[in-house]
Amino acid sequence: MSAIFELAAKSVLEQDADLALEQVKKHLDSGENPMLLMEQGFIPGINKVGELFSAGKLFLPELMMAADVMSQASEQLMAALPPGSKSENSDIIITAATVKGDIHDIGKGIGIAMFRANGFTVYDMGRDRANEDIIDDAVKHNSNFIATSALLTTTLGEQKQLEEMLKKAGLKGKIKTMVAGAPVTPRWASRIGADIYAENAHEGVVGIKKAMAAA
Ligand code: B12
Repeated sequence: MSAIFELAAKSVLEQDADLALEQVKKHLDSGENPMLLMEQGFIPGINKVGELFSAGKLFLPELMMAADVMSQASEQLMAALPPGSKSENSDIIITAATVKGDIHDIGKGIGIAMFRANGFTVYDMGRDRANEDIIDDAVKHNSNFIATSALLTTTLGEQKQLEEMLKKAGLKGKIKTMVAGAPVTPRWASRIGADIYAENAHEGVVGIKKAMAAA
């Protein structure tokens, strides 16, 4: 692992925003792809924080500070992604949200940044959003896709309920669904009838393009 990736991971583990932003600057100055530092440095760092938290070796205030460092780094890195071409792909419309009861939004932010970098039009509804509101937004904007993120085992069920609500409203198939988030698996996606599973932001982009090509 290169030194800059190691320092990025360390900055999250040690909740050191200055160290994190220093790595962001160095990485961007070197002209490397912003996603690389995210995937090889910051994400492994926050995953380690999650492990320590679940093992009881790190507590909620530290988890919150680590998340804050991660958010600051993520915001700067994602802002540096080259903007997508306006004409290409802008008719691909996506409504995105973190499901109700869930305030985890770092992964969603990365997914959305990658969508926008590919020229897709994204309506970001934020976090802790009810399925009714997500569907209303998608209908209002004529969205082709609804992408939801869920990070808690207790909020995963919202993604299942969304499928049921779309079916009831006669919208299933017209608006395709993408499910993502650390506890989400391909098995879960297929069990609830979601159209696309995105393990990470890159896969999300690939999944949207494939679904558009097949339509
Ligand atoms: C950071 C964090 C927090 C932060 C969130 C800050 C924020 N603004 O998001 C804070 C401190 C607020 C928090 C709170 C809590 N958390 Co928390 N948190 C985490 C942690 C450490 C990292 C999550 C993260 O951001 N990962 C980095 C991102 C990049 O990864 P990601 O979200 O998975 O996203 C990637 C993919 O999944 C995918 N993706 C995700 N979404 C989307 C969307 C789209 C459109 C696309 C294309 C792709 C995509 O692409 C991303 C990039 O590759 C995880 C541990 C973990 N390893 O997941 C625990 C974790 C999720 N939290 C946990 C818990 C228990 C909590 C709390 C209940 C703690 C408490 N006692 O209060 C609260 C819940 C609050 C709530 N109601 O939501 C548990 C959940 C356990 C479970 N089985 O449900 C975990 C797993 C920690 C643990 N091991 O115990 N947390």
